[in-house]
Amino acid sequence: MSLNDCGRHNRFLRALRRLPVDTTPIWVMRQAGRYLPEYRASRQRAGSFMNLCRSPEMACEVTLQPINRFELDAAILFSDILTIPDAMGLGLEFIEGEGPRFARPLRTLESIAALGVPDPEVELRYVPDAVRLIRRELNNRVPLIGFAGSPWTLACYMVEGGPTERFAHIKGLMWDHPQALHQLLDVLTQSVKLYLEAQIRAGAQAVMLFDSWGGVLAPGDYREFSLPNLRQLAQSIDRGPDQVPIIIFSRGANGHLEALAQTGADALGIDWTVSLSEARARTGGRVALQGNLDPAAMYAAPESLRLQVDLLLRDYGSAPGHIFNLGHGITPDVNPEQMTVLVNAVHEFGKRQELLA
Ligand code: 1CP
Repeated sequence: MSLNDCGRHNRFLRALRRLPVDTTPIWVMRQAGRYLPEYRASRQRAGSFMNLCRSPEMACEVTLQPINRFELDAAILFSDILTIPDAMGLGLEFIEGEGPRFARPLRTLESIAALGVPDPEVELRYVPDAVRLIRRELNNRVPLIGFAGSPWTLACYMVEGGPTERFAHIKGLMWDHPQALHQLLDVLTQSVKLYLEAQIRAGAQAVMLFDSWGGVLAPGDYREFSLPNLRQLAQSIDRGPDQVPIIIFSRGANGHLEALAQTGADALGIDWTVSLSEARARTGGRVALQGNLDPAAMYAAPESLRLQVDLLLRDYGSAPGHIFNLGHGITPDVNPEQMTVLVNAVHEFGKRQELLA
């Protein structure tokens, strides 16, 4: 498929490469998820969230649900960032209404030293299998995004054992045993690299690193414990013959946009606490930007939501290299009709001549 023509099937890949597009492409974090009744039905049928992820057929079905319902410009693999720690033997469970839990969180230096790098074609084989099946079923309607968690974000879940607000264990490790944390981050960096390369070989057309907890680090700690591993990944991943683009989303890390734009990533995910015009000025046109509507705008009246889209597109301006997204995942109680309003508004306002480069 050539990148030269500009329809729905490659608007997203063109924008990632900062090429002109016919209108602004949009996809939404967590676009396959609990706000969709068809997702809730599939999850019920699967029995558990991990059953959905481990079955390539079910993962494919759920990945396609939002693509079939809305005019979105990219699909994202249905899976989770915690598949890697699960494959490392930590015993992952998703408790309904509570989120992920590890049966065996990392609480000793010995348990960190004992970790191995999972083979993505063996322990995580269900992921490249799902990617291959989804590519076949998508049949080039829209590109497919693969993804992984950042080493720092995975380490947070592995040491805490689940979601946390205080980060007491992981930061205790950071201050008391920084070398052990570096050792953990190194094993995770190698694991994420192999995992994303397996997704790329299987057909992922862009890959995204979710550094969801980058923003909980003080600036010096971020530069030591998150940024270097992101940079190493952006620079060492074998992107294959099509030079698959890499997107980094380091949530809450807006103080580091300049540094993130120099990692070698093609695009940065932007949360809603910084304006796109500021993000663009600070990244110097070096990367595409993906974002960044406040996810709570999905609760506003349709006309208010449309106005927010209009303002956001005007704020980004006329340069190429914008992919519309929410600043974080869509929340479970959003009315799916609002997604239609959002997608139509982006495509309608994104077409304006004065916005097209
Ligand atoms: O059915 C359910 O109850 C499960 C809800 C759910 C879903 C739909 C979880 C549990 N994960 C997912 C899918 C998922 N997770 C995708 C699929 C593709 C899509 O976007 O449509 C992706 C990309 C993720 C990535 C993910 N998982 C992140 C990074 C993005 C982010 O939100 O910052 C994180 C932090 C996770 C961990 C996780 N998995 C699930 C939950 C509820 C959480 C967050 C736990 C917490 O609050 O810390």
